[in-house]
Amino acid sequence: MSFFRKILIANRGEIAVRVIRACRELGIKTVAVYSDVEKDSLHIKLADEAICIGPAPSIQSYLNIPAIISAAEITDAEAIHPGYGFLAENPHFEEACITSGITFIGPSTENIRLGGDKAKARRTMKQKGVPVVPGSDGTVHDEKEVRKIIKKIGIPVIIKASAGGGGKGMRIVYDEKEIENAFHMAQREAMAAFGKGDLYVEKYITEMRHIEVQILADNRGNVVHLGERDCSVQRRHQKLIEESPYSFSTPRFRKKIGDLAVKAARAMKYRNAGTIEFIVDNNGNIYFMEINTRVQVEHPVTEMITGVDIVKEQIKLAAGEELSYKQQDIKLTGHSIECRINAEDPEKFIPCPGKIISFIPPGGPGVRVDTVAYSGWVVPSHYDSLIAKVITCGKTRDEAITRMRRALGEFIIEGINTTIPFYLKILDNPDFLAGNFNTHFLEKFNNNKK
Ligand code: MV4
Repeated sequence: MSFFRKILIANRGEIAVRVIRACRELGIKTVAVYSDVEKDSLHIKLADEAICIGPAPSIQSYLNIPAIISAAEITDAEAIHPGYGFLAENPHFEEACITSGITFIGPSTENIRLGGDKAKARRTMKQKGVPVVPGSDGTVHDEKEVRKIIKKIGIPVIIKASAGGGGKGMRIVYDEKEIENAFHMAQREAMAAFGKGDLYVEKYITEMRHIEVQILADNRGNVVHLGERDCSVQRRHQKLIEESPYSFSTPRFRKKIGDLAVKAARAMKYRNAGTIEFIVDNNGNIYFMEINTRVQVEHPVTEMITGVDIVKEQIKLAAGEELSYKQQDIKLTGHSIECRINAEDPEKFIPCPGKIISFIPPGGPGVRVDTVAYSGWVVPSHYDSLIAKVITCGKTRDEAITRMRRALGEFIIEGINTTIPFYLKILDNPDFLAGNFNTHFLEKFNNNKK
């Protein structure tokens, strides 16, 4: 069965390679797109066809909607896979695809719009009975509204940008005296980053784990979840280590958070692959946080323990196929962990682009490497510095971690600095090994080093 004849991948890096691999297994031809500086990239070598879409700056290439649509038209691609980042969550891009008669491989524009309007998503979930952290009902318009909410739910609260992401436009209020300043700072930052100053308020959960659930949904209302991922190890709102399942998960916990994710997906008539992000507090309370309407960087940890190929499922679902899994068909086996390897200084996290002299990735049992790099490749300075993801699995969390230590130890990358030494330190940290961490783990970890 062939779902599309040809798909254009509107992305670069390891995710472009990942999508090409899924297409090849499905017997679908691929078109890669690239900017002037990426003629020699691996996604170009692996795709059936490649087309240049503009100069190095992403705004003129990987974010250039007319250039990408033209590339699809010239090459007769029937569908576009957006990967993550760039245009993946841009409703205008999906509309441009639809207008041109091209299938966008992802959720509906309505889904993407709700995912990008976090105050509205929060309100929708609350109305449909998915628990949210106490806070505002939709957006707050001035500091007086924030004060009113604080009177009701107490301090501290966190003010967030409705168009937010990456921590921009976010302020924590620990003292009533800070309300006015925090509101205006958050508003100014949100305006500058997203061109929209809408804000909302939540009770600030001082110690939380970031736990998210992968879901798949077809066009007929069938929804399944693929278990949870713990993404609490983050630095400056960038996830660095992800794992599945959550260290302290139980069948009861998984059913509870999984059912909430499915309920959230149904509440918004979600279709295709997506992720529902939750806050889990120290008492095990689960609160809806955000919806991610794309395939995520960390999707492989879920693939490793479920055996589901999430990218192939995205393509089949976009072609109108019915979900091939029922919830009881989804079985989680073992444990998986991912480290995102960046071309960066491992102490200061400053990007380190340049030529890779030697690149020898690890292998062996339980090791998967998703990468765009090879010996001789020049890491461009124009894009994010993720060059490889190392994913390991094992029967237990300990085995997955031992394999990760072994795999990162084997990994040879010469010519540039990478964050591998940083991960090797975390993998020896007693709190990490005990599963004893929350979203503030790396702040403490870095303070202890000094
Ligand atoms: C929160 C929170 C505590 N309480 N929400 C949202 C985006 C993500 N990158 C961080 N987010 C958080 N949302 C509530 N209701 C804590 C975080 C959070 C955080 C906040 C401020 C500074 C650093 C942080 C690190 C991790 C998580």
